[in-house]
Amino acid sequence: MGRGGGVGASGPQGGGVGASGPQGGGVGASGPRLGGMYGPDITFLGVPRADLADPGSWAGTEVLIIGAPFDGGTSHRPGARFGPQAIRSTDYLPHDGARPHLALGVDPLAELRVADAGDVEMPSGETQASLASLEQAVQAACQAGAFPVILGGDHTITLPDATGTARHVGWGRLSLIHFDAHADTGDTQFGSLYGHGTPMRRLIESGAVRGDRFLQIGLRGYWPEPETLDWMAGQSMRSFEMTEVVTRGLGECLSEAFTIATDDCDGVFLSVDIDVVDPGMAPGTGTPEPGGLTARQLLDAVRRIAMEMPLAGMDVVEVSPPYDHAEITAYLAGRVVLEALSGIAWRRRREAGGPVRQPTDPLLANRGDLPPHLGR
Ligand SMILES: [Mn+2]
Repeated sequence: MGRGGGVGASGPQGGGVGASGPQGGGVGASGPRLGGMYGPDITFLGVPRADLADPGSWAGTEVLIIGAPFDGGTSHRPGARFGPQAIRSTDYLPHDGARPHLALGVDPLAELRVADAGDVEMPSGETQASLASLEQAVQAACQAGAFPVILGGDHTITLPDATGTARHVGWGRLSLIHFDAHADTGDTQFGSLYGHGTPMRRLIESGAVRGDRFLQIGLRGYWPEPETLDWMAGQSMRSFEMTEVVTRGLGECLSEAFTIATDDCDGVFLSVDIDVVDPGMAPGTGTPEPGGLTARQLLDAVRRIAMEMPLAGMDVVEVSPPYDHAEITAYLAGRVVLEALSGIAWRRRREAGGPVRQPTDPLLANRGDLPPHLGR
């Protein structure tokens, strides 16, 4: 089981927009925009709204924000269903649809046409129907030329996120860079094929993502067990445990991951489980594992990935606001999205031949050398 295509679809040609959600209000239904499934209908930092059921409402959109308020796959502490709203709304600056990035000199929300499609209807307990609705939404975004940014939700959602993206990019032509404390390669979870501990195995089994183009960064702790590690090795996955990251340095591990990710593939999906970061800097999550990356490391890594990799889609998962403190985790997740979009905007500007600044350039113009009396 678990082979032969993504959730609720029969294979690479299956799926497609048009099925209704379990309540008839999901993707492709004729009902109005669902908006925020848990909370007010706001958009990510004030970007324009879109309605998945009305493709005309997001024609020409380059980046489509999609909420996936699903935590029915959590094995321990729930609450990630409230993640999309927290990520959309947590910011100390105005929700004005503008965010000029200091280090890159781009404003991703102004330079890219970004819209927010609201939440996909994903009722807890209707796992396969919920995942199918999300997969259709992601595939529709890709096929319309929009870069999907999915706000989770627990990590179960990466199965439909990467599957929907692979249906557009090409089956087995999508590599995956996966930040996480956990491998999420379990065979089953409580006897089910679907849960936040199994999506990466399902993706490899279906062929949507090749095992040898699957890059995991930040693993640590006490799971999975040796049998699962053997399975991962048999798939030729490349997993960087935290000790390797610390010993070699994150930059070197990323460079190696980039070489693999871009070999004989046509796009890269980025999946960020916020628990890759140490619980001291990301407490609001369901399965915290001490000893992770710093927030700074994650943001720099995501920025570099977006600047250097041909990204085809991304998700940010496992933000659980009920366990958050002072919105620390929600802030970080929102910044992960902005770093990625800023990197994409920077890459586009460079490819168009426009002027780009390097993150290491001095912030202010006209900064000369130190005057002689201050020189060394
Ligand atoms: Mn995970």
